[in-house]
Amino acid sequence: MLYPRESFTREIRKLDGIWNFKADKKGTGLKQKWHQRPLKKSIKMPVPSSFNDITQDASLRDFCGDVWYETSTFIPAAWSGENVSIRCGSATHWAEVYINGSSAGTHKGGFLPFEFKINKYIKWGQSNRITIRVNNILTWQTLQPGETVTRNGPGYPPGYKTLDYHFDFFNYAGLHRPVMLYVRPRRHITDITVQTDIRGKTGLITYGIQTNTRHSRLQVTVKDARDRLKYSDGSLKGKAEIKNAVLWQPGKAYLYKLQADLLDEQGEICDTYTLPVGIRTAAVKNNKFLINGRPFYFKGFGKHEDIDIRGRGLDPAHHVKDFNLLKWINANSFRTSHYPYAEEIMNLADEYGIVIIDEAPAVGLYLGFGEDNRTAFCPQRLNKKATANHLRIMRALIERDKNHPSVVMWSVANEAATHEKGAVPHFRRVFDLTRKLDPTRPVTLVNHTSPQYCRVSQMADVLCYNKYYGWYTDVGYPEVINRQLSRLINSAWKKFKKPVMFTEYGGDTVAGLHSSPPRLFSEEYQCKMLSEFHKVFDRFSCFIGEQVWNFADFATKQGPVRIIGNKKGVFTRDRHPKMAAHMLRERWQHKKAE
Ligand code: BDP
Repeated sequence: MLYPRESFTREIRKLDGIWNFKADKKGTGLKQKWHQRPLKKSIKMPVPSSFNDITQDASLRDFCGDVWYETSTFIPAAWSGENVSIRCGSATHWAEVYINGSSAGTHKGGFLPFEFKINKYIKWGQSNRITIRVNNILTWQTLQPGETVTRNGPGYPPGYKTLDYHFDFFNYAGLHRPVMLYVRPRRHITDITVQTDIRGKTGLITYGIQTNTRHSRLQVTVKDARDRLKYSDGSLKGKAEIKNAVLWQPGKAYLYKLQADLLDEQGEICDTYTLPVGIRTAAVKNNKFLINGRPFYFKGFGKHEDIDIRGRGLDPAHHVKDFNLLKWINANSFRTSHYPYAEEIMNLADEYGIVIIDEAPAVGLYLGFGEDNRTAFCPQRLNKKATANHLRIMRALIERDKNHPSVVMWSVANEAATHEKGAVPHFRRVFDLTRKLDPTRPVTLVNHTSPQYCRVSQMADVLCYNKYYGWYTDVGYPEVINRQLSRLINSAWKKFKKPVMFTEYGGDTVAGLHSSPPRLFSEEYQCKMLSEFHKVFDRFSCFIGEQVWNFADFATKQGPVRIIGNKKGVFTRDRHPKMAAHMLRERWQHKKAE
């Protein structure tokens, strides 16, 4: 799915701003057809933003069910000959869009974009009412999974229900990303796929272009960053050979521009779209991760889309700040833990030269972190429907992110119950499909199951581990990290003979809390723990990267071990460095791949 870009044939009308909003607390909205008339007794709600932290109402913060968003916009009669769509960057976790009271379509999944053609519902040359019903309920068949639990017994009001989920971040919801009207010519380019390769000094861009018209005549050009023409051709599919190509490299981004022009019968351009293209390769060979044929060592973080007030809502100021902080701390990469991030963030990564492990929203495919011994992969939970949904979402994720040079590896899930037998057929299908759809990138699964129990690791190209030695286990004893970590890396390498990296390690740290000798939650303890991990990482040649948990403090559901959220950030939630940030900055300045 192409990111919406303006051109002389394409127009974008952003609908971001203040919308009307109403939470359907009695569950009557659909029956009463709230979409068919202006919302009554609505409140103001910013878009994009999560709705949870905008008001002082705890019942809205924790609300589960339908929320209704409404705005209106004037649609010029001049657009009636065009293809007009409404496009949402995401709606968490389910949405139905209505134009002037008529349903234009529904979408499942909270982290990927969707669009619907709306011509037939538009009142041309008039104001049009747009209503979006968003639902945030999770089940075992959604990604991420969750369940509505009815709490019975004398201690609860009748029918008392809560939404439970087994992932450690707040279930923010709403219209998190830009909403827009996207106006394209009736005949237009619908998709472009590029794959790049390198032969000597020549960069190869293999491309395929799709349109919504049968008799497509095209003009395709590739220009360099200074607009010098490097290639031109007229086919839907082709291979551009760029002599003396400037490669896209970690820390040194370089983007070519592939312009596709769709021509009409007279040879006039009827649609044009320009895609930024970075030429690079990504592969795993022997015990190394190679970018452009050279060993790459991941230095960085698992992140979240998470900020004060907006929750998971897109905020350009914060996102640019985050990339500047990544540069400042000498990081070269991050993982989009635990769901696909906004397209605008992916575009920034391409431009900043930051490398991404792109993760599916498959987190919490587990139960209560050891609270009980029920299984996750059972007919009542992660069943065939859940597998089908996981496959559908991998398809949509790859469709959206396939052209980003920053994306070097797919992560199909985080901390699933990979010790269970049921995980094997599920992940076999997920890995197979991912590789089939994109043979150019390695695929991983982020794991917390130790090698001796894991039934899935052999499917991955890289072994990514999350382990909290000295924090959740052997709490307060960082001196045991060395032994435990060495054992893990040794046994992982021995059993699977694949490169190993850490995608999570760290401990909660309250900024400004100091203790010497170090104690839990102090800034000194965070530094001590991380440096114990680093001593071991540096000893193994199969070890290819370290991503600390987390880039910044973030919101979680409430819990006795969460002091207004998870405090494992190296930066505070408002992006100020803790002591560990200075330590990492120093380490990563000198840490090389070879
Ligand atoms: C890991 C999860 C991550 C949590 C982290 C933690 O992957 O989402 O936030 O633990 O507990 O298991 O801090």
